[in-house]
Amino acid sequence: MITQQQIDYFADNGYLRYGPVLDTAEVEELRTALDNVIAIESAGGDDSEVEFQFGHRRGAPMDTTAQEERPRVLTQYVNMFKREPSYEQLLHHPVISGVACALLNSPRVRLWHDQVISKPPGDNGHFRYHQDFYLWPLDEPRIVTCWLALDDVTPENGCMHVVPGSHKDPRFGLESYAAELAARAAAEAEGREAEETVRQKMAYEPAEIGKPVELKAGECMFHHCLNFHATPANVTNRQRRAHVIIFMADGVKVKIDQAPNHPLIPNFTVNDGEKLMGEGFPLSMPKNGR
Ligand SMILES: O=C(O)CCC(=O)C(=O)O
Repeated sequence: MITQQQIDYFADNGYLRYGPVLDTAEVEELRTALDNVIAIESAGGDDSEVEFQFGHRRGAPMDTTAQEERPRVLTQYVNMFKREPSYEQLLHHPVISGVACALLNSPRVRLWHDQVISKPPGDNGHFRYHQDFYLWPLDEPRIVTCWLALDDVTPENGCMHVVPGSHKDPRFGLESYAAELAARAAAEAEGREAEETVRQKMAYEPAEIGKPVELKAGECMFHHCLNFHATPANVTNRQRRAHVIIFMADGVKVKIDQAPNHPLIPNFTVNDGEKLMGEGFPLSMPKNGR
């Protein structure tokens, strides 16, 4: 499933181009299930879970080009696992979750959330360099993302680009981030602009400074939550859909002040400082042969 060499590569580089995990029929099943969710959302949406409303337009066909609607950098459907069984099964896929356990050096992994992220032709843009961890209300960066291509992806249609090794660059680590927040707070208190850090300036860099990770539909890559990554605009007339599954090492705790407005906070059934668990954050339980 995974070699020591691959684990070491991930530890050094903060990402791993893993390769094939699903066959054509499985990818087709996921695309059909996504079409179903898009149809529901285009017809006004499903509000049974608070997070279903985020990341996409509702009540309008996704291929609309209405003048008043600004293009999005990407389109998201959060927590697909709650909506479609084929996505729920992926959380327990023995290879996907086995690799996540190996990369996090954890006997068990728990879902933080999953989502489909797409860049439909004509309605997408450059998703700028960022580190996921600081966008989440979680206390430690023992978190890995599986990015699974549902279409063949290349730089032309917005494949993932990564900055190898950025997850362990001290300029982008937790101590530097805490110093950045402190400097920002001090500047605010004094009524002046804080100086931008090297970390913040990464958002201006074009995707091309990183390494493109090209994949075929059904193949996946993994990236560490502190690794800088970006996706350029899809300038083709092809789809670029991906299923993103974010796994935490079991034991990661809630830290609300890191991202107090995160849309999943209303689903928390544990308090700040406690281990994140509960219905919305299932353990991955691989079964033989899925
Ligand atoms: O799929 C994309 O375009 C961006 C995905 C991303 O930023 C992520 O997986 O963290």
